[in-house]
Amino acid sequence: MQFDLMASMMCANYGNLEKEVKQLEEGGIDSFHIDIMDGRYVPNFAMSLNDMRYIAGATEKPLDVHLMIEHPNNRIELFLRHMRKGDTVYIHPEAEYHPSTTLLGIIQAGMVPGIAINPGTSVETVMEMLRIVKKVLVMSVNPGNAGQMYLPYVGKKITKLLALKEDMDFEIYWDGACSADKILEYAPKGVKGFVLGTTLLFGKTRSYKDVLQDIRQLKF
Ligand code: S6P
Ligand code: MG
Repeated sequence: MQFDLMASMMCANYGNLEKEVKQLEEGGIDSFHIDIMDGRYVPNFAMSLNDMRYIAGATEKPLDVHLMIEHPNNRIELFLRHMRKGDTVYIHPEAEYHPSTTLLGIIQAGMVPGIAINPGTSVETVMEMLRIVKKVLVMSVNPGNAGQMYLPYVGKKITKLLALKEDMDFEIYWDGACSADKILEYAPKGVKGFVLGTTLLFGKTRSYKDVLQDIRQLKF
């Protein structure tokens, strides 16, 4: 079964970030998920602009930039200028007065536009934006931290989005507490990709290559 795997780089070992990037590449990761936080929209800081720039320079793989910042449009240019065309930018619609304007700017810069939907945000609230974006990042934990518990009520929202995705032309991605059983359940239903953090990929005794190989060989 075809699905994308993204590495949540806020969970990586910053003592040797270049080695982490290389080992994830060797393991066959599809893209690097960059969690940018401002300490206001979410109660954490995690990664920032320089972390993203460093990773962008260390790999040819696409970036998947998840902006958890207030009013991203005010500073989005700082990020866009260090990205390559075709990289993805997710914004949180609640963090912006005019999210559709911000999404237009992302498109005009040559990036793939996405929205991230918090567990407490309904599909109905973001319905019009589903027509603009190419990717929807469904948060299955509250944004801000790695290593949280999966919130089961998010499953119903994914079912709703799956029913809309063909007609509205977007793909669905999973972010938060992603385990093998979630991939087994949701990849066949049509979820296109999964962000891997501490639950499945980082901080294990096995190599990234071994872990990623096991995921690719899951029996559906
Ligand atoms: C959370 C962030 C995510 C996490 C990822 C961690 O705010 O957007 O990308 O880093 O979910 O994965 P895990 O398996 O530790 O929950
Ligand atoms: Mg994220």
